Amino acid sequence: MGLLRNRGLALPAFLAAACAGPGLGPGAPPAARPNVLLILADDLGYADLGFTGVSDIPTPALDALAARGVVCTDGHVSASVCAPSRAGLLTGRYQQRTGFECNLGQGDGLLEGTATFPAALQGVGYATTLVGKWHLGAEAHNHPRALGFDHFTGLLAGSRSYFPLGGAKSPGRTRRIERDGEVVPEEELGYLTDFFTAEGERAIRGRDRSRPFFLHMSYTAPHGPMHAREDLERRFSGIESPRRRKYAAMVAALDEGVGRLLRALDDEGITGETLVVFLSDNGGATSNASDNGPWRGMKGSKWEGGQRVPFVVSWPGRLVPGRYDEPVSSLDLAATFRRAAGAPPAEVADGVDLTPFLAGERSGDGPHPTLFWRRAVASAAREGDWKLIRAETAPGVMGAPILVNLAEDPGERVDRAADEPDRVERLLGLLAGWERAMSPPRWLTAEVWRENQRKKHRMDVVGRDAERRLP
Ligand SMILES: [Ca+2]
Repeated sequence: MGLLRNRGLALPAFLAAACAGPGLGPGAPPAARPNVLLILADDLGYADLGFTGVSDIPTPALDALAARGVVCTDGHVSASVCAPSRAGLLTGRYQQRTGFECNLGQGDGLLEGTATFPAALQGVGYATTLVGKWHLGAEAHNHPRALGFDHFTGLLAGSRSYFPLGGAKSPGRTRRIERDGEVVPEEELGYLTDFFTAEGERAIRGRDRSRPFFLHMSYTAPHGPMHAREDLERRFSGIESPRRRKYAAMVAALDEGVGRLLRALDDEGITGETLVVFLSDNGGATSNASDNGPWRGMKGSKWEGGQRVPFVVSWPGRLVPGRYDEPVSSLDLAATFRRAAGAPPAEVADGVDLTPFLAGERSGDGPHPTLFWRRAVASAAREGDWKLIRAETAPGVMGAPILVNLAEDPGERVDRAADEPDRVERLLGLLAGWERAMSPPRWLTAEVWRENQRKKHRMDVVGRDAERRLP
C-alpha cells in the first residue's frame, strides 16, 4: 500500500518538528486499564484547527493535545453525515450491517440490543458517561442509558439552540437537555458548549476513584445553528465574514472546553493514565462557514472533505507523540478502547486495535487494506492510494465510476477511470463484495438529500461555492 506520508497536509513547523514519525512505544505496557476520554466535534472543518493549518482561529488546547498525541493524517469516519457516522463509531461495525445507512429523520435509529463498545466497557467495570449529542434514536430501546452509558446528560436529537429557550419556545422532547432522566431547566444551561464542558469536568472530578471511566464528550459544536458567545465573537471582530466570525467563536468555545477537560485530568493527576481521542463526526458542512482546506467536498460527500477528519490519539506512557499516515477509521476506536480496557473483542468488528500501529510496533501495511462507504445513492471504495466513487445520476440510474489517486492528486481533481479500467473493475468487485455483507438501508432520507448527493459527486461540480449550493 502506498503511503500518503507528508502529502496533502501541511503541519505547522512546531508540530512537524515533533512529529518525525510514529515512535516506538516505551516498551513496558502502561498502567493497566486507562480512563478513556473520547471528544467528538460536529461538522468541524478539516483545516479549522491550528495543527491542521488554520490561520484565523487559535486552538491552543487541541494543538496541545495533538502535540502530545499521535496525529492520524489519513483518519476517516464511516459516514459523512452525523447519525450513521456515530452509529459506526459506537459499534465499531459498518453501520450498514444493520441498515443504519442514512441520516436520522425517518428511521428510528439503533436496533434494540445493539452491541456498543460503551456497553462492553461497562461490562468490565468502567463508569460510562455520555455528555452532549446522541442522535442515534429517541426510543426507550435506543436511549444512551439502554446502550452502555451509566449516565447521560444531553440531547437525543442532532442539534439544538446553543442558548436557553424561554417563553413559548420549548425545545421539545428530543432537544431538551436531560440529565439521568430529569429535564434540566433551560435557564440553567447558559451557553450549551460551556454547559457540556462543565458536565464533563464534573464527571472527571467527581468520578468513582475505585474504577476507570469512559467519558464521551459529544459536543454539538460547531454544527448549526450558528450561535456564538458574544465575548468570543468580539474576539474575532477582525474576521470579515459574519458567518465565519460566529463559526470561529463556536470553535473557540469548543477549544476552551477541551482545555478545561485536559486541565481537569491534570489537576486530578490522571493525565498519564487517560487515553484521549479527538475527531469530528464528519467534514465541514456547507452551512457553517467551515474550511476543509486541501480536500474536495464537504459534509455529505464521498470526497475526502466529507469523511476525512482531524484525528488525534493521545495516550501518554503508551504512545510516543508523532504522526501516522496510513488510513485509519473511526471504526477502529471501538476495538482500540475494548482492548485498552481489557474487554473482550466484539463478535463482529470492522475496525482493529490501533495501538500497535500508532506505537510503531506493526510495520508494513496499515490496519485497513480497504475501506468502504455507502449512503443510499452514492458509495466509495478505497484501496491504498486509490479511491473509487460511484453515484447515481438520476433515481435508479447509476453513473460511471470515478477513480482518483489520493497520493498524486489529494484534491481529487483528475478522474483516472478511463486510463485505469482494470483498477476500476477491481475496486467495483471489492465494493460489490462488501455490499453483499451489508443490509439494505432500513430507511432513506428525503429525496432532496439524495438528489444533492447525485449532484455533488459530479466531476464538474468544482469549488466551494458550487459545493455549498448542494448541502
Ligand atoms: Ca455532524
